[in-house]
Amino acid sequence: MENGKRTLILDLHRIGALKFGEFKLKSGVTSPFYIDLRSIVSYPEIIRNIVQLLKTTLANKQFDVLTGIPYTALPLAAQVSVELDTPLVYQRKEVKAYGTGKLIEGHFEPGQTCLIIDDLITTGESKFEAAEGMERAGLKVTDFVCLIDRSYNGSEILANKGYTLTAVITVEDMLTVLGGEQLLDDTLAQKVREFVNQPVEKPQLKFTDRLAATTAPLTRKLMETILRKRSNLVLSLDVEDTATFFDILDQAGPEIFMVKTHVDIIKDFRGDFVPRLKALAEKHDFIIFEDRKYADIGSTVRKQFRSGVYKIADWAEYVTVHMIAGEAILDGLFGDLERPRSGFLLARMSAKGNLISETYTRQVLEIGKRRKECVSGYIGHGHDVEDIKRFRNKIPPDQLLLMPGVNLDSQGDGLGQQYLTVEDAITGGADAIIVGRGIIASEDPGAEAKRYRAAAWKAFESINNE
Ligand code: S5P
Repeated sequence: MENGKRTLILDLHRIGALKFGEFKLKSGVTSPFYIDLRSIVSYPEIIRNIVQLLKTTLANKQFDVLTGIPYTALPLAAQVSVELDTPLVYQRKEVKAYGTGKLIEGHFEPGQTCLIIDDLITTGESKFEAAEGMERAGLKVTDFVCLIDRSYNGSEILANKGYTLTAVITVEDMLTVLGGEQLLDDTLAQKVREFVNQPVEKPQLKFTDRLAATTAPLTRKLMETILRKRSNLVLSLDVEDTATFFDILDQAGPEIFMVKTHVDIIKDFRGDFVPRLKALAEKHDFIIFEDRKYADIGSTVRKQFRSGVYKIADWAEYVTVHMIAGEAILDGLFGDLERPRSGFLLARMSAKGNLISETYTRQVLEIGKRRKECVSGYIGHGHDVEDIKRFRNKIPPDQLLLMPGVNLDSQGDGLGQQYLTVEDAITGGADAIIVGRGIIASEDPGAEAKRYRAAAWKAFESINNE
């Protein structure tokens, strides 16, 4: 191994940036080692060595500008930029509310290639956000270089999205050097090796254990209904007249645990609609969920939810909410209500070309996690099973993921809808599927609902009863 790498490993160990023992990670997982490179900026001799190592690693890569992911990697990238005489750009953590409102600082031309430097790779997750920001600004991203690869399959995860990852040092390098210097005993080294060689996926809790850990009453109600009814199917009943609505609902009612309405689609809505809906919900034991997708300021959504022709708050226990207007929308909707109500936040959408970004999704989840008393979960989607799993891993076990855009026989509708299969949706981690036209456009909606229910429940059981 190159001398510079050996020195770096020994230096990082000396300053306490590499630690071995037992550490509880943010994800709840216990790790036999811990790496924190934030303090290296205070050691100029270490930085000098890192910059030389990075220069060597970058030698045969093609790029026009480079960047470092804040905070730790940004000062490193700045030094490398000077050494290589290559321009630096960087991404702001938050877009400024004043001034230019730019997300990327520095000068670049659209179409140029940007190489991204980071300190560590664990799951690969934060890399996508960095790449997304650069790509949205018109830069091309092909390569990531990180100082330490501590991941199980980080390069594979990045490769799936078309990126190449090169690491300066690996965990195995660290074990070799520190073991050789008697700074790490064999047993601990072996533990570290085993830890790194297993997938980082969090162990998925079974649904019943998740229910036991859930305190929000309206989230518990959903989970209990799913288990009692042995159905994780939501019917999306987007039809335009009352007669068809109740006809299909009566047929599909025994198969579903929840009906999702778009009440404003109904053209002959009258005063008896809500009592009839409630009566069928009682008859077949399902829940009522209005997909109103509120998106305005708190004071307006409050009126939209409680007043108007539909008085949705009177009859829909759950509603969908866009978080574009910020957290106060939740206070507007769910504050000072006579009856308890809860929301599902749109975290990702199935519509082709939708404007939701990885950053937006993360921010929606952050708000949702803080507001479990009135957020039962999220509406989400994904490209494939792996993508859904990555997304699901970010959702707390005591909140639900509902997935629309699911169809057993079709891949799209010609209007931008993108369909996943039932199995991919549930295996990826959706707790329930939302199905509309797959059921309502068929000749026998009752039989189709039965078919979707069976497929979704089979996948649900295979995950939760192994
Ligand atoms: O991203 C989304 C979010 C939702 S709530 N994509 C969706 O399709 N939906 C809703 O799910 C949509 O409004 C519609 O009511 C339903 C899907 O209907 P289908 O007929 O395509 O199954």
